[in-house]
Amino acid sequence: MNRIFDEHFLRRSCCLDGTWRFVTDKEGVGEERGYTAALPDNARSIIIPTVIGRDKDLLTYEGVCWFQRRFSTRGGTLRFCFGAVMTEAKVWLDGSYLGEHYGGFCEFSLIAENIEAGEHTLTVRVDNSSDLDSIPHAKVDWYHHGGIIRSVYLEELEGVCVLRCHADYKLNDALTEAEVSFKLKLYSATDARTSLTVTLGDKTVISKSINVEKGVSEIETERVTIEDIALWDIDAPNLYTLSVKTDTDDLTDRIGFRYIEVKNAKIYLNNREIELHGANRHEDHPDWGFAVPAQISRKDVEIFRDMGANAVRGSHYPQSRAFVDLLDENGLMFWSEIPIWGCGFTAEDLARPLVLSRGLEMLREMREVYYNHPSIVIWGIHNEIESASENGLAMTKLYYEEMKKNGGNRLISYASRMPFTDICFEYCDVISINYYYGWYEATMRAWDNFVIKFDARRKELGFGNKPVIMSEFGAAAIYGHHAFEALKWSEEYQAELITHCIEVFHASPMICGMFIWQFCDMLTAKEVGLSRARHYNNKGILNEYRKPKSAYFAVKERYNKWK
Ligand code: ADA
Repeated sequence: MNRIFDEHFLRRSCCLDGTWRFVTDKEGVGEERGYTAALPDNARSIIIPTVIGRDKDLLTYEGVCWFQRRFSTRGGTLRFCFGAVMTEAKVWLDGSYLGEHYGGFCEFSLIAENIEAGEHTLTVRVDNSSDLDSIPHAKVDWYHHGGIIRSVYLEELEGVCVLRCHADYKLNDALTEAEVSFKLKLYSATDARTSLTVTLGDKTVISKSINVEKGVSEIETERVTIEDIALWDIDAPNLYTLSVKTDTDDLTDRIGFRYIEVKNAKIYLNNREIELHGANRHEDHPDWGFAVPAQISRKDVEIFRDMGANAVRGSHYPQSRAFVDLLDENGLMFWSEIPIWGCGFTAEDLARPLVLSRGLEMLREMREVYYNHPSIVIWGIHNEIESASENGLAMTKLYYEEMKKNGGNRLISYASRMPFTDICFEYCDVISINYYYGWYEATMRAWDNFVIKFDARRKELGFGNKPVIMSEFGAAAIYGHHAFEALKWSEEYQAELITHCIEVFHASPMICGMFIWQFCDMLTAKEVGLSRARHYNNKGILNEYRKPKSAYFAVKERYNKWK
């Protein structure tokens, strides 16, 4: 289940989750041995969506593996929609190559034409191995599971089909009226003419006839004015059902009208100054890896609300659309980013052409797929790269300009771990800092001086007009480990440090947002995990099963008070 509502009422769509056949291929010989059409007899069964590390003996497996299943169809034009495949996917239909996709956390689809009615075989080669050009890099602070991690759908396309609809809008000054236009991505197997109807809520806003060219095409509709809009806001997350219909096909999505901007070094949502209170969430669970079921995402959202948070940072990659749908519904603002986790990359690596272009493509895809979600108020373009280097600067400029051009009404930021040497602050709307005083260095009291010193640097550089978000800070605590003296690794120490941080940040006029590192504990990868207790990043204010530590209650008290 990739969304929490039905996207189609006319289009025939069938979920291909469930039992597939599966085999690993460490030597990479599957293609020459014909796995593309039939897996060998020793293939085992596996239930998708899943990460392969959840299967017996495969926790540490890195490399190629194959997934295969049979399905039946009425034939014609078929579209295969993959919610996400980690990291590289190549797909075959009945042994014929269909297409491929790089990047583990975004949905993609492939179209096959003139398919006969009956039974067919779908094969997916999945590769989660990494090299110097991989995004994410081999060295990350999470578990780099491979697999088909979100649902797969088979759709039967007929006539003119709506693959995507982006709503672009401009609000009037009073935020009571929106001028909306719709960018449609259509598909048709032949040149055709069709009716086109767009409805928003219960109002038909566009109704006409259009000519569509064969293949995939894009059209933009005229602007229509919507009066008396109900804004999307954190305490009133009003959503509009957006429905697009042709003679033979349909697509349903949801949009919300809201306005985010930076003014006088502050962040404003719908003309009201706002401080973002949140935590960093990995989409991970000890029993599911990245294939977190929507029910657990829902529980996470309930915990964020209970905590009094108004924002979530999706560290460090695009999260499931079901989760973002829930954020839309619950009035939680979201920072969505791509998986460039910089500590793995040297400054030289940042200039590798494939790294640069892959990152750019991931940003474009994230924008394409998540465009309509009103909860997304920040696009994160990278995390903790060498941002004191010229290559870091070039990457930041390239990515910032790309997202600024066409990212919808959103702020652009990146998380810097180099507050005092960073040279890229020109290329963000909000300066965001990851820092760990009181954990990796100094004591928690160092934060008191940090806000003064960093404010001075920001102003010296001429960026006094840019608000600052503390995008990471925190300390590890082993769940259930208590101490009279607040020593490191105890719940008491973590609670004291986080309380100190958020109080200092809340009192600082420079700081407009804070994301605690992190929401819950999680398994981490070999390189980093070897020096971490339990092989986990234990900085969660909940443990990996979402049980609260003492810090959770300290945060809850303050975030609720500051609402
Ligand atoms: C970094 C990084 C996080 C996590 C954190 C930590 O800032 O962005 O992913 O690794 O440090 O726990 O040290």
